[in-house]
Amino acid sequence: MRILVAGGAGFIGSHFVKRLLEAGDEAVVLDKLTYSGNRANLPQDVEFVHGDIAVPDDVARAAHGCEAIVNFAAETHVDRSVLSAEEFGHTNFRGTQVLLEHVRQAEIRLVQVSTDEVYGDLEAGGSSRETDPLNPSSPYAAAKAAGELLVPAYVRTYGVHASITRGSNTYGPNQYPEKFIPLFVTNMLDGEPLPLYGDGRQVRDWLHADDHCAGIELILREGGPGEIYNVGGDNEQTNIDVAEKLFALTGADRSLLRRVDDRPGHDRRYSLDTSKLRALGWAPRVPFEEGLRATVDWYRDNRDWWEPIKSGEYRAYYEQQYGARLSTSSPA
Ligand code: NAD
Ligand code: TDX
Repeated sequence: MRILVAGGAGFIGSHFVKRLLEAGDEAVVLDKLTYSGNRANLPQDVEFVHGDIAVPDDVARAAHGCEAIVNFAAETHVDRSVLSAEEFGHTNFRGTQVLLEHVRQAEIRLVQVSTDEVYGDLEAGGSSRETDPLNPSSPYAAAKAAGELLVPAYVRTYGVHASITRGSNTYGPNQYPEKFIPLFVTNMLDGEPLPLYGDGRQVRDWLHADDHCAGIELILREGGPGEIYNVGGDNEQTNIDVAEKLFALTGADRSLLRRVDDRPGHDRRYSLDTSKLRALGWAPRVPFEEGLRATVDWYRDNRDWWEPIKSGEYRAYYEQQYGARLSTSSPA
């Protein structure tokens, strides 16, 4: 198959492109190269179109000759959406609509990559099923929910062939260091303070990027039109427990840990029921301890990937996000 991977220069999208190429498929990448998009995540010779999923001509140009689009392109960081939500509406909602218009006219397939965050907080227990109502808490999650709600509408109204994946917190190599695990690992390697939000007891279900991509690939090949699939790691961990595992792996000094003001609207817990995707034959394969060890090794061995990021645009973002919080923080 020839497949357009939108957002393929980002973290999960680039793992997916490499997976498709290994399977013998053809991949074309459409990516706007925002702050989190990075050409260095991809093989040099991959077909690459620099463009915006919210611009119909860019999509038509990139999707020429493709049988399917898998959409990873998004503004993805909750904390940035709290600072400013402008771009989140543009890409996560408007961009998804432009892709749906394209697949409708070209009569090709779409897989919309969404997130467990659309379900909102599950503090009370239990796990989210695909039929549960959407209850997003952050501007990021609301924009993702708005984008994915267009999918069943286009399936029902125009008969397009489109499926939705709702993945849980993903980790692995090449993740932009604004997210929890790569932020903590790279700060540990540099001896920088580690900003733990609130009481650090929030729960996330961690999934390795390879397992997330295997789930999306299966849905691309076998998913039904209008169907939604949870992709979760069955691996719920508190943030403080993840931090402790990272201390053990990096050998960093525990005094770096700082308790800082919580994220506004912070969801306490996410949890996914993955029985629907498991019934298609998928299961997460990478044990957390092993995946985390390999991820820490990757960041230790690939400073040339993350040091330029941390000294660029990231510095100003980091100061805005953490400057005041860290100056009034307490040891955790
Ligand atoms: P990322 O921020 O690393 O990558 C996003 C990519 O999209 C970047 O390459 C960026 O340049 C590109 N992009 C942004 N706006 C664009 C636009 N308008 N047009 C074209 N390209 C654009 O994100 P990620 O963590 O790899 O997430 C990929 C997808 O998976 C997102 O849709 C996200 O919502 C979803 N997801 C992520 C996680 C996670 O834990 N990282 C979990 C579940 C779902
Ligand atoms: O500095 C930090 N300190 C901290 O305590 C950061 C960046 C995060 N945290 C906490 C907040 C969360 O409880 O760690 C947890 C994970 O935070 P993020 O890495 O920002 O992920 P999260 O907000 O859970 O969202 C992620 O998973 C779902 C991705 O960023 C989304 O793109 C995806 O949809």
